[in-house]
Amino acid sequence: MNENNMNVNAPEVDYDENQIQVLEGLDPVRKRPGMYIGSTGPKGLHHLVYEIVDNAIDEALAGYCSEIKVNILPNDIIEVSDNGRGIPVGIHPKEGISAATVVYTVLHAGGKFGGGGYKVAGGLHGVGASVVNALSEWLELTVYKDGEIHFQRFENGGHYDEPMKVIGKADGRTGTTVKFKADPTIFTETTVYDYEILLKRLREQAFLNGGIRIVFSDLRNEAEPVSEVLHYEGGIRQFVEHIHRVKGYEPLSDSVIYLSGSKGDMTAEVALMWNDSYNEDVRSFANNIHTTDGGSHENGFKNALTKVLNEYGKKFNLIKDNQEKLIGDDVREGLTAIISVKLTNCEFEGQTKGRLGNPEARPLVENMVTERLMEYLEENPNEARLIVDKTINAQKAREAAKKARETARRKSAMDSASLPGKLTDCYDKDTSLTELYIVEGDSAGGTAKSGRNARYQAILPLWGKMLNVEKARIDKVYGNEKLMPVVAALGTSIGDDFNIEKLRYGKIVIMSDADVDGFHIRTLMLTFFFRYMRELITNGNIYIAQPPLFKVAKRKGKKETYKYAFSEEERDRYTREFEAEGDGVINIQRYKGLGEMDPEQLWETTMNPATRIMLRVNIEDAAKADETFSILMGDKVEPRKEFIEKNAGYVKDLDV
Ligand code: 0RA
Repeated sequence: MNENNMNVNAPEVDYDENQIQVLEGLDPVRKRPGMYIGSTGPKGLHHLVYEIVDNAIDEALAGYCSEIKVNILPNDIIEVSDNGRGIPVGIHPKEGISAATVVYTVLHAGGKFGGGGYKVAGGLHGVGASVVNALSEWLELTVYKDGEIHFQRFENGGHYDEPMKVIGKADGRTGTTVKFKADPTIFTETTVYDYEILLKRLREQAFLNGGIRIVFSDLRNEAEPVSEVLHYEGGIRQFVEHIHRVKGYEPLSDSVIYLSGSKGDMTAEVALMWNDSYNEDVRSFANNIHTTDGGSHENGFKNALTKVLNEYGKKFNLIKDNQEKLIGDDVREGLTAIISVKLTNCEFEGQTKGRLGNPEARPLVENMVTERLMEYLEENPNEARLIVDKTINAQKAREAAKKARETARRKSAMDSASLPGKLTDCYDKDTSLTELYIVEGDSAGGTAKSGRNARYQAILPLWGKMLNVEKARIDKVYGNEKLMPVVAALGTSIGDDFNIEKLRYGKIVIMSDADVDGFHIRTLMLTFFFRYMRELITNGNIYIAQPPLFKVAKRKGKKETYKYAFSEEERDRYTREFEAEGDGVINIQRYKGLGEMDPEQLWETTMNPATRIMLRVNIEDAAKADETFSILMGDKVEPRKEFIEKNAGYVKDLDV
C-alpha cells in the first residue's frame, strides 16, 4: 500500500492484509494497461465506459433492470446508473470484505459470486469493473439495496481507506451507480470523451438487446445539455432500418426479414434487407461484441444465403438450368444484414480478436437461416421475386465487369510501361522510401513537382469532376479518367485482383486544400481505397498531408522570423508570442490553397519527412469517409441535409 493513500485519522487496525492483497491485485493493470484495455489512447478511454455499461446490460438481460442511465458530467466524469438489484454488498466469505468491493478491486472477480445468473458480457476484452477502477483517478460506487444506500470511494487506481458503508435509506429504490474519472496519468493523450463514439456504441447495444432502455446524456456544457433515449423494441430489425436511413438507401421491400433460432443455450438472430445501393453491409456480433473480421457465425450466414437464393431461384424457374449459379458477391450486393449470436463461451481469434472462433456457431446460424429463409421466401413470393431478380442483375453486372477488366488488362499489356501521363515519377524503386503524392489540381501539382525530392517522391495531380462511385459499379471504375491513373500509378490493380506485392510506393499521401473541394477529394479517395484497395488502409500505407493554414511572420528592419500555424488557435498563439517579444511588424498570411505556397514552402511545411506532419489513415477513418460519401452522393436529400447541418462549419458551401 502506498503512503499517500493512508488515512491519518483511521485506526491502525483498518490497515489490514485484505487491502494489501487487493492493491497488489490491481497493480498489473496500471503497469500494463494496454494488456487489459487494448490501448491508453481514445479507444481505451471509451472502453472504460463500455465495461461499466456492459455490467448494467447484463443485469437488464437477466430481467431485473429496466433502465440504464449514462451521463457524461462536466470535467469528463462518467456516471452509469441502473435500477437493477444492486451489486451484492454482503461480506464475501473468502475475502472477508464486501462482495462489491471484491468486484471492484480483484481482477476477474466478475461472476465468481452471486450464483449462476450473473456473467460478465464484457467489451472487446471483457475485463470487468476492477480494471476500470484500476485506471481511474477516483471511482465512487453507490448501491441501493435492501432499503439502504451503500457507498464506497476508491482513489488512485482502486485504493481505499474505508470499506463499503451504509450512508442512508434507499426508500424503496434499488440499483447500482458508478461514477468515475479516468486517470490522466494513464490516459496521457486525452481524457475527453467523444459523444458520437459513445452514442454509436450505446445505440448499437440498444439495438442488439431490443427492449433495453438507455438514456444517454452529455451534461458537460451546462448551458446546452444533450440527451438521447435509446430504446428499440424491434431490436436488430430497427438496426437495419437505422443503417438504411442514415445512409439514405431506398429499401427493396417494405419490411426487414427477421430470422431467429436457438440450440441448447445458444441463440442466433439475423435481420436483413436489400436496398438500391451496390454496397454490402453485413455486420456480425457475438455476445454483443462486434466481430469486425466475421468468423464462424458470419460464414454460416453467408453460405446459407447463397444456397437458399440459388435453390429458390431454381425451384421457381427464375434461374434457368443452363444459367450460372449466383455467387456470394451477387446475393450480397446492396444487402444490409445484422447477425447476432449469444453463446456461453465466446472465443475471439485473430490479431485484433475480431473474429469468432467457436465452430458450433456456424451450423447454428447456417441451419437456422437455410430453413427459415426458405420458408419466408415461399410465404412471400412477390418479395422473393424482387430479391432474386436483383441478385441476377448483380450477377450480370459482375460478368460485364469481368469483361471490362479483361479488356482493360489487355489494353495496358499492349502499351507496356503504361504509367499515367500526368504522373511525375521518382527515381528510386525501393518502397521503404517511395511516396506518391496525390495532389488536388494542376497548379498545386506543379508546385509539388518543383518542391519535391525527386529521388523518392512522385506526384500525381488529380483534376476534373468527382466520380460517383456510390452509384457506379466496379466496372465503371475501369476506364474512369480520375481513378484509373491512381490505379495505374500504384500498380496493385483493384478488387479481387488487388496485389499489394506490386505496390510501387510505400506511402500514398493525399494532399488537398482545407476547403470543400479538398474535403470532397479526400472523401472520394478514402472511399475508393476503402472499397477497392482496403489492404492499403489496414497495411497503413495511406496518409493525409497537413499543409499549414497560416504563416505568421515578424519583420524587424531587414530581419524576418516566421512560424507556420496549422490551426487558428496556433495562429493566435504565435501572434501573441511575437507581440510579447516587443517591436517589429507582424504579418499573417492565410493560405487559401496549396497553390499559394511556393515550392520551398511546400517542401518545408508539408513534404519534408524531417519537418512535416502527416495523418496516417486507419480503417475507422476510411469507414467514416465511406459513410460520408454515401450520404453526399446518394439520392436522398434528408440525410444529406442532416449531415451538412451537423458538419456545418466544414461543408457550409455545399450545394444541397
Ligand atoms: C450478481 C448478483 C446480483 C446482482 C448483480 C450481480 C448485479 C451486478 C451489477 C453490475 C452493475 N449493475 C449490477 N446490478 C446487479 C443479485 C444479488 C441479489 O439478488 O441480491
